[in-house]
Amino acid sequence: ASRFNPLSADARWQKIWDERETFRASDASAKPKSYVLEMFPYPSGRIHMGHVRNYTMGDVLARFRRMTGHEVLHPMGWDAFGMPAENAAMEKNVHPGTWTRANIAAMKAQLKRLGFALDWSREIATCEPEYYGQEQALFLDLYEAGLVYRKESAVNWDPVDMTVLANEQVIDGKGWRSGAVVEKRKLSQWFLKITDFADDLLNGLGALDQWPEKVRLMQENWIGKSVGMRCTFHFAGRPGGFEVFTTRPDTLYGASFTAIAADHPIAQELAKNSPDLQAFIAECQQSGTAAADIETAEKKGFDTGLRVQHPFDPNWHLPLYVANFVLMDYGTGAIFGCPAHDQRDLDFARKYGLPVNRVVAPEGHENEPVGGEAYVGPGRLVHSHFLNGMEIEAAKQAVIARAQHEGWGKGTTVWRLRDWGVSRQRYWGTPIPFIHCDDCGVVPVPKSQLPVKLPEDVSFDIPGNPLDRHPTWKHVDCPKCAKASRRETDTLDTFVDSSWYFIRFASQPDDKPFDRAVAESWLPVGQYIGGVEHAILHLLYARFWTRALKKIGKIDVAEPFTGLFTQGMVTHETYKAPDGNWLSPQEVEARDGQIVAIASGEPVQRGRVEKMSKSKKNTVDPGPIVDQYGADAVRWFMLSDSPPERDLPWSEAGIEGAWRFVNRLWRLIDGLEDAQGEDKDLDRKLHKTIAGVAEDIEDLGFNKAVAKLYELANAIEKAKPSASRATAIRTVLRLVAPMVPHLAEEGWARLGEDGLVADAAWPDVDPALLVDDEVTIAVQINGKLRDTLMVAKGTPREELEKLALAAPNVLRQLDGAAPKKVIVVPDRLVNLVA
Ligand code: ANZ
Ligand code: ZN
Repeated sequence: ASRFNPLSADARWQKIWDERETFRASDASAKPKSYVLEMFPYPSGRIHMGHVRNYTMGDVLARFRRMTGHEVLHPMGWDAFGMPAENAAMEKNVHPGTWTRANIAAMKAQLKRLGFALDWSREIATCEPEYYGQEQALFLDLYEAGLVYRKESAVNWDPVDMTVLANEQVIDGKGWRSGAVVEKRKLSQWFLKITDFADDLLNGLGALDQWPEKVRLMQENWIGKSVGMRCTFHFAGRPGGFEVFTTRPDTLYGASFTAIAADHPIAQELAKNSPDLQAFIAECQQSGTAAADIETAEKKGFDTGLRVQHPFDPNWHLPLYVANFVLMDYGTGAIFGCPAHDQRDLDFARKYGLPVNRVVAPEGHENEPVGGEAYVGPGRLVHSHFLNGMEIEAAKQAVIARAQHEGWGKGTTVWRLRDWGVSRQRYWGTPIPFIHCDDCGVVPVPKSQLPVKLPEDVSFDIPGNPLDRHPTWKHVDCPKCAKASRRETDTLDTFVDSSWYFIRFASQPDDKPFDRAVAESWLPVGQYIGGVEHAILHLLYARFWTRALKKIGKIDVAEPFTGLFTQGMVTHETYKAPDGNWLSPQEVEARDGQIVAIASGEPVQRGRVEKMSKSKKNTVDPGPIVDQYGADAVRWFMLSDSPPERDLPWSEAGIEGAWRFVNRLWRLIDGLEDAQGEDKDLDRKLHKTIAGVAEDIEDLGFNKAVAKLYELANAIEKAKPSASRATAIRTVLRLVAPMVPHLAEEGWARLGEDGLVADAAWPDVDPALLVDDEVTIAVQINGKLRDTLMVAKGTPREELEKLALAAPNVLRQLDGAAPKKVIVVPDRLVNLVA
């Protein structure tokens, strides 16, 4: 008997797959095409367990699809621009490119070590000019089509470091390095017109039935379509007024105040003569503008002293406040408040002693006062004159109709979605291919001059954008008039890089971003797998780019990813020392029923099982684990213990169990004896497993597939030598090949099979063996179930009748009498009419 040595087997088969380019996808193939993609990693330095889990799932599907006759595209690349590289440059004094490329090399070796069936010939690193130059070309195309524009927009400005900060560099309103209070500054920045596609992005969600419901809902909320009315409120006793946006025009008779945002022009104007208002506005601008902050922050307002006329009655006056919960960049930046039916308005009204007038009520509650909770449920209009008795929807329509008729308002739709600001004042990103000329304005770089390459010689010793202070890079001549001009020094948000990489994987010619026909032959991605943290922005941006490219005639694909799967995280236990520091699981042990720090002997607290993270010191580096147990055991463990959408707790016992199973499989193969004779039970078990595992893999139910394979292995181990058993062992190799491909290749060779198991076909299922040989026959008397019989399938009528008449319950019921009539339905039932 031989032992399975994963270390030598892994290396041997990985080399062979590489040399033979086994997983290279052929554009020209006549087979049906299948595109399996996992979200490409950021090259942070090392592969972590989350990557291993994600890529193992994709790999099993990709390998399975190959075995079922598909031409599979399963590529890999690197989302290689971004801030960590600049941070490393600042901290370690290493060029972002050097750092990034070294990380890519290290991580690529790690991925190869896991034996993933990837087409490395299509590898992409977004930081290379071959990629970002094509991105610049597409950006120019979108500009031509009017989908790119510039406008003033606020950035986070660190007044000490004199630099623009990314949102993640602002911590509690302060700069991450300087600790200075961050200011908002207006800069002219680049935007992509995603709002042009808001409707289509929303409607398209309906067809994505292979996406998790929760992800579709998150996208829907992000796009945030609100149907309502815009209407004008006029000042009482002076000219002028403002527009509000409401989704509840039906509640207009319940209005008790109006409010505008702190940065509303009217507030700004009034503040000129009011130091108190100035102070209030300053206070509002300090607190966070995130939706969550606004929900929870105390509602505050400043009474401007101005009064406005109610649209239904010029003699009905409402106060105008400046309020901290009204946002300038939503709707019109102004509202009317109806405290009875909006919680924010209610909190506000209670604080400032404003009336709370119910105008919607479920039947029987018309005069019930509203307490601490706004009523947002269904009902009919009350205390609302011409609206009384109407349902909410009808009342909305009636108010809009009247407003339109009288000319003070109209029905409208507003969106939460904003155009996508893609300017970043950073070095390590795609240069935005434009030139600023004093005479010609903003001039696109001619395509013949692409790529606009990043300069290599940059310094990070002081904060700010190195492109801005580079001595020569930005000084160029205007492409139109040749006058000395300046290059744009903003680079693109890295989300742009990941918005089209899946198209470039499908087709990557040298002279253009992609070849349309080739790209269309692979797209859409049939199965996309990644983390739920990308459920909103990345997916929305990729869906937008696909639509934008379609609009400009570059590609005709409706949705980039028809199937989406978001996998759970890999978790591990956490431990906290009394001083608040986290300890890794290796730094603690159990002593006398307590968990103590090995070094100090001090007791530590067992924390929760949480997502692996460096900050909690609960990561397990896959590298050494793969070296110890081999790639297959790690892959098997990643698939086996939890449903793929759920968290997977890492455990030593788990990986050891996987390792033992790999060895059991090997012993089965190694001990194969060719023998005679049939074992029908094992045949059936085998064919049910072939069908079941195929179905599970298609559904990404990997843990279920694994469970079935365990069962089959048990059955084979228990079975006596027979021709059936030998066949089962030969077949099981192909069934486990997607999961433990190295062992499968090794076994395939050991058994003298032809070629590679990676190229083998998925075993055929014999449908006859999926059906049980025995059937249960219902025995009825006068249509009532009295007994059951287990008989061989196809038992003849006469035999069934005889067996039924001899059944114990039937004998008792009939009590010697002969039935009047006997109805037999073979394989189903016998009915005796007494
Ligand atoms: C009056 C009203 C009465 C409202 C009522 C709601 C309930 P969504 O669904 O998110 O679109 N609103 C409008 N613009 C706002 C802004 N710039 N900042 C803060 N709040 C704003 O929310 C629309 C509702 O939020 C609008 O409908 C408005 O309040 C408020 F019983 O108008 B409503
Ligand atoms: Zn010019």
